[in-house]
Amino acid sequence: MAGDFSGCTARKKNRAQSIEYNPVKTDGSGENSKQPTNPLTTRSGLRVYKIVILGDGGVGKSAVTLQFVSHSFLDYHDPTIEDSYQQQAVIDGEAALLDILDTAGQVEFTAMRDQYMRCGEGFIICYSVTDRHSFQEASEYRKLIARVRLTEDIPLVLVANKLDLQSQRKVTTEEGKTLAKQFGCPFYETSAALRHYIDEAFFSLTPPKYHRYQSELHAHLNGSLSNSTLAELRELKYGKEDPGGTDDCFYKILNGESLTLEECFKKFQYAHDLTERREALERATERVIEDFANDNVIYLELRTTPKCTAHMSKREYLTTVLDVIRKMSKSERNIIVKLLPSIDRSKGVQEAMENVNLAIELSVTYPDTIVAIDLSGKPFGTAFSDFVPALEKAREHGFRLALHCGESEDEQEVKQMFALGVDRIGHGTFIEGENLAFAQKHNIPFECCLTSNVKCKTVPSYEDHHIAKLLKLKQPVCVCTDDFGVFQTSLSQEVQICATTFNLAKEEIVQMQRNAVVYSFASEQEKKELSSQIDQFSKTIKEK
Ligand SMILES: Nc1nc2c(ncn2[C@@H]2O[C@H](COP(=O)(O)OP(=O)(O)OP(=O)(O)O)[C@@H](O)[C@H]2O)c(=O)[nH]1
Ligand SMILES: [Mg+2]
Ligand SMILES: [Zn+2]
Repeated sequence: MAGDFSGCTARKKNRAQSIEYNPVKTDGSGENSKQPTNPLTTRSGLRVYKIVILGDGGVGKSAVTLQFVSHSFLDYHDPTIEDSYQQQAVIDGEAALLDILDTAGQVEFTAMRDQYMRCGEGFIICYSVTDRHSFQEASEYRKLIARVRLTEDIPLVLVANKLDLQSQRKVTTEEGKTLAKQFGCPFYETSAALRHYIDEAFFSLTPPKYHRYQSELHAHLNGSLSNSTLAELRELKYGKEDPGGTDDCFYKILNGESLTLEECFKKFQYAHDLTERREALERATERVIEDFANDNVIYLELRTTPKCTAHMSKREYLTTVLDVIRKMSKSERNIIVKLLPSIDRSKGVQEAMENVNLAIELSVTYPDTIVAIDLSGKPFGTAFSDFVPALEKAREHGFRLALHCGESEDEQEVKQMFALGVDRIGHGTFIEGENLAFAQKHNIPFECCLTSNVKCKTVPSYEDHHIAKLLKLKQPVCVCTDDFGVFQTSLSQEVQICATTFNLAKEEIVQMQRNAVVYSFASEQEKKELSSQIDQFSKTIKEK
């Protein structure tokens, strides 16, 4: 369980009386909004989590909420119009306030829906195991959230209530689990009558953020566009009238429906298509940095291949990204961002040299931002040795080298990369035997992207991910997202998956974040500052 009670301080109240509301940012149309950029706080500085409970009439939303806040069972049905409750809790080692909105399931009371959907930071979708219709409605509520919020990364939990009424069960556990998987959220079968799994359901919305000071060392710009960013860019390019057009896949993205792997990969195409103009690329870069910052990333290394589009030269492409990075680093956001121009192997050797030359040229104007060169792209049909001159030139200039290395079973290529000198290994899935011994001897960090590898099927499961072996060997590793938009994840989620799959303690996770700073390409001064933030945080979790 991620949090716990601090006394019975629940009280029913009128909406949002004592809460200072930092207004939710909207796009001006009032139609769709991102997560509040600053968390809500009370006047006394208490963190407030706004939770909205949704579901069909009579499924037990009020009963679940009342059990949670006052440990009592509501044994009659008094259809709710809208009630709000507050519950103090300790979340993540800190006192916090859960502000729970119990909504109406009866259609005649659902007029305020869009309004509260915009404010919620976490949602509980509730159905009753005794009522198949309420189960079907759960999907409708999911769509409603997606439609109003246009983002996939809102904390959500699916709750199947009335577990005690086994003899009247109409919806199986398996069906619930499958739906939760489709939603990409936790699932609990609860009983408000017996107080089973009530706390767990609520606290799953506020997971511990012991990975609060994170560093992301392997993220591709174009793969890191969230669904809401893609929707925003599509509107920017094609206007409002036909969002999604006749494109089924994009329509699914807009509605937060689950995508096949093939559909996920289409997001790369969308990203390229939607960022061919300067304004769009600016917006995309800004959103990516914001999304990482909102996910508690304090240090970010972003990779991108300079592209020549119908509206931008490669130089313009890179300077656009660099200018946004510069602007964001001057904002009040606590995030340092570096750029790693990429060499896309599939584009050939000439482009590789061009990109390195461009990076060298621009590093004069943006000296502290371009820090390394990334080698990526499909290795098939290309020979690594052809790229060595370009990479050597980059190295001579003082750039570090982050190479996608050992992504396929090609031992010779890994050897060649090691001979050239690799500062960090991207993935390293197939690094074994002698090569692994070499990486161990030279302490070369591995950038491990768990979900990316599992979804792309280069590793069979999280349990079988090579990070397990690397952790055992005490090899330097850092957890990364690769393409969080494409693989529908976040750095917090990756760290969480790593922690739960491999039973890592809080302190081990914090240590990983400390190590990531060491393996980063930040300056020594920046590393000192980043480490001191982590140390400060680590002290507070030890004291609690
Ligand atoms: N046996 C059993 N009954 C429950 C449970 N949860 C709720 N109920 C009963 O189901 C009925 C409806 O519960 P409510 O909590 O009022 O349902 P609701 O979802 O808030 O309904 P609306 O406010 O109309 O949307 C009440 O009679 C509750 O006592 C449970 O876990 N087990
Ligand atoms: Mg109710
Ligand atoms: Zn990658």
